[in-house]
Amino acid sequence: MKGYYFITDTRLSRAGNANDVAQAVAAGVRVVQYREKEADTPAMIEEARILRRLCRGALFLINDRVEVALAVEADGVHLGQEDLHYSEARRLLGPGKIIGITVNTVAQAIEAAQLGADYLGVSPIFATRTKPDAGEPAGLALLREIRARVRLPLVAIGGITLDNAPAVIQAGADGLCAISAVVTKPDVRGAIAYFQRLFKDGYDAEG
Ligand code: TZP
Ligand code: MG
Repeated sequence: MKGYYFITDTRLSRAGNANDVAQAVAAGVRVVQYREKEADTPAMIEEARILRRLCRGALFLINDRVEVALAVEADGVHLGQEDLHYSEARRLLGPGKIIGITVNTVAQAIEAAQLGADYLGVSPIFATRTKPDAGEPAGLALLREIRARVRLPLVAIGGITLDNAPAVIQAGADGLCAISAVVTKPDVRGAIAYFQRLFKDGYDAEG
């Protein structure tokens, strides 16, 4: 979960999810999350199959919809606090799949870690118009606090831009996701590359 973490957004995308995922994979992202709030299950499965095939070398996760993840043999799911409970999702997916959980408080982070989540999405860090129901901005202080209490990889999301991303990494994020700052741009791959450069030292250290 280190580095830039890509999430699709059908409404904000200029050239469509398939184009965006292809660009993200070309940029070298390690994680792609298919997040679709409006399509029905068959339509989601159809698109997920296409996106899954594009994810060579990148993990492919599905937001919310465990049945879609099962149908396309995705690498895992990302669940919010209102989605299927971790233990149900784990039972359905089995031990080998990745389950990420969104947290907005230290208590939620500790609980998700105890349940067995593979990584946490700390959200929203800053105010965002992309997800109007994301809740109160957690801020960098909460990110630091969660970092101090939980050893799991932390992916920061919500209102992240190239300007504030260095502070987010400094506060302890292993990975970060910026949706509007990437998929609204004419050059998605180039926009991602700017975020990836912020992690360059880490990439070098890992080889
Ligand atoms: N979950 C929490 S905030 C958010 C999601 C999916 C939206 C992030 O979008 P942006 O445009 O990077 O603020
Ligand atoms: Mg959700």
